[in-house]
Amino acid sequence: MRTQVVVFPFDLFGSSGTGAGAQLLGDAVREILDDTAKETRPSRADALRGNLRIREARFETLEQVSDWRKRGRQLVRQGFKASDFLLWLGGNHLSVLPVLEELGTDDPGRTLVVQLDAHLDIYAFHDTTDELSHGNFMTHAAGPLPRMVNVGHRDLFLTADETARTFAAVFTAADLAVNPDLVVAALRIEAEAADRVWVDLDCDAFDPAYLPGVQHPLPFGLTPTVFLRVLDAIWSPKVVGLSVSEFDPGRDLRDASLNLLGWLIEFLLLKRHEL
Ligand SMILES: [Mn+2]
Repeated sequence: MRTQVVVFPFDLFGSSGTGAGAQLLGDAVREILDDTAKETRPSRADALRGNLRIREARFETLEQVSDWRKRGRQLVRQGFKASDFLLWLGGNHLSVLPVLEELGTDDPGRTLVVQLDAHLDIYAFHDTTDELSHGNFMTHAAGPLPRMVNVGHRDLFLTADETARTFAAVFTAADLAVNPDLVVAALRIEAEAADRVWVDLDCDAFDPAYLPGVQHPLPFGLTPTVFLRVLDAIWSPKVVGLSVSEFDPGRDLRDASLNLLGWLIEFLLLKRHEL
């Protein structure tokens, strides 16, 4: 079992500052690796020894920025080739578009993406831009998207028809609060029917009380414990990767978000490698 961690701190066209969040999470992974390397007593992290690679993309020159999407897709392809599991630490949510595009290239109907996000990222209202942005990128994919299922959104604008153009199913945070057993059962069926599964976490899926470090917080979000229930419902060796995006350390409070995400990443790595 090998995991490739890709730090992809792209944060143009919305939520600038989240690139620093991706880098900080990359540092957290390096810290896990350093601690493991130094540990002489047996520990659970032994499962990670020698099986974790980390790569970091840079967006410091015009050239690096201008072909960000192509480079992103290359990193995804290389990551899948070299490893069994891909952890994508993105800047804004748009930074995950190359991943979704790659996942959509072969037999998109058999790949399930469970997208945890307060928003549906297909916005086209009077005050949103037509240009590619972090709020509409789902409508800008270069090819077919995989089967998209949102969990935890709190959108109050989009009609069901509009949502159905991009999402095979949506389970709102309210659905989860009122009928968690039904949602979890439906997600289990979705995951069982898929050949492979990707988990796409936009940090604002969580309630801002638990994860304040986001630029577009919405109330009534997921609690960390409900998140673990959702994760358990879709988890299996078919999960090929997970992306994290929209963490803005500039808005964090007493490192609450960093702590939550750092713990979650270590938990996920162990969950994958101890299988
Ligand atoms: Mn969002």
